[in-house]
Amino acid sequence: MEQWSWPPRYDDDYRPAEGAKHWFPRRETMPARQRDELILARIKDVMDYAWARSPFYRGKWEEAGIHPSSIKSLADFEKVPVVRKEELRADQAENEPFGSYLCVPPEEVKHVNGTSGTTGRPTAFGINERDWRSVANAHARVMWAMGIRPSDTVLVASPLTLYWGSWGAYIGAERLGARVFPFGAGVSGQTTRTVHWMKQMGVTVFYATPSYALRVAEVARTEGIDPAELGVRKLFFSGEPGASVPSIRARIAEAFDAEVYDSGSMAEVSPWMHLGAAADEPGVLCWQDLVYTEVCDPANHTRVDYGNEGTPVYTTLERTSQPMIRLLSNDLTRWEAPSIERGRTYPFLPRGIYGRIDDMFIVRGENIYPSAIDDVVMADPEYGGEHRIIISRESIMDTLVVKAEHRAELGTDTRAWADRLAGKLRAVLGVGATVVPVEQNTFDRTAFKARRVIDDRSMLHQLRAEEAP
Ligand code: 8LH
Repeated sequence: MEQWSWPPRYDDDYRPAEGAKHWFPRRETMPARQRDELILARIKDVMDYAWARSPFYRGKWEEAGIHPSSIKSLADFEKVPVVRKEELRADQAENEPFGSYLCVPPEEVKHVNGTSGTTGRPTAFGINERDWRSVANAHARVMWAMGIRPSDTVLVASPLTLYWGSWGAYIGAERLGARVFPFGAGVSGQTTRTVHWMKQMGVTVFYATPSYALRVAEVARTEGIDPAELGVRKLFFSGEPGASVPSIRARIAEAFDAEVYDSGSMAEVSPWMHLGAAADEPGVLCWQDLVYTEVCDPANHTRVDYGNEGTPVYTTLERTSQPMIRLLSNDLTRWEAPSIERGRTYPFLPRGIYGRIDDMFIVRGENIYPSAIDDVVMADPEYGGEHRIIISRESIMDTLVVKAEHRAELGTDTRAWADRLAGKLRAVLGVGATVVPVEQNTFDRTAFKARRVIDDRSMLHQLRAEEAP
């Protein structure tokens, strides 16, 4: 396979011919079974490496009675216990600052990224130069598959903070040889400036969260600029469901008159674009030779058959600083078997990642994902741009309320619209929802990942707990 070595070593001068479809044709198109053999060998290398260097992994595996030498097949690998994010956080608290899963001397760490830390202790990602380069190479490769080329100007319109998303897109675009425009996001008044800079700089590729792309389109229109006239030819996304949610995807594609690509997994397993689309269609491929993805039963963490739903469990095959070996995502997806019909022999997630297991709620026995509600609401032509999903509890029953902005300028009957939308929600979700229409611009817009669910039930629980003697 092309440039396939452990530890990874990439030729930073390599780039395919402009017209080439694949960055590494052999790695991307070889029979999946053959690739799996090489992946198994690599998994053993990575496990040996972590066993020798990381008290975190060694302790965990010893406790489970597992030695790297006992892994003789990918089925054996399913017995390796998963790593939970809480374990990483706890290990880091005990072994400041990078945790005992850091496998290189701390002096070798040259880049620090991290979680936002809005809930709980933040986790630091310590990255050495080798990993930084292999992430750049991996991302360039996936972006190449999206059709991004050196002649493009790539706008990074997500926060240039500790968030890996922005930097991963930045170094990938840079490695690919494109012009990178790191405008960022999240500063007051920035979106208006983004629109004008996009026009001025001739941005052809846009990276952000799907929510923010819709916001940029909205602000462009208020500035008297049709987003479709901005000259963007491709938009790629990560961070939240959206780019594979049909109505959100269609809204973005129509607004910018451009192609939409989904990508993204978790910061811990960067290259996070190892879940990345290779065509202008919903869904992502699992680029298994970068990060080995197993879609697993959330109860026992063994692989589910193709065609089924499960939670992704990730193993980095190129990271040397903080390798992740069976990191549990707690997201939900469905996977399909590799097929050369898609141009690359990787498993496929046809709807991308459609939500976090924790974000799912149950109303009258139906499992509901916020992204399913977003899909219905955003498909409506009278939808005004933002909404909130409120789950509350009256007596013992959970109820669902969707407050949605209505486009008053259309002059249509707001009440009738709300009833119609409630009907559509019932048809898709299988349970009734009360739709409360509100004026446009009632809700804050986000420059990052949208948080639309308000769970009143937890407030109720909290009140009850406080009332209790
Ligand atoms: C997604 C998606 C997606 C992430 N569809 N849900 O931006 C990529 C990386 C850097 C990122 O967002 O990492 P972070 O901040 O650790 O968040 C990971 C979570 O974000 C992940 O577990 C998913 O729940 C969500 N996510 N990309 C749907 N394309």
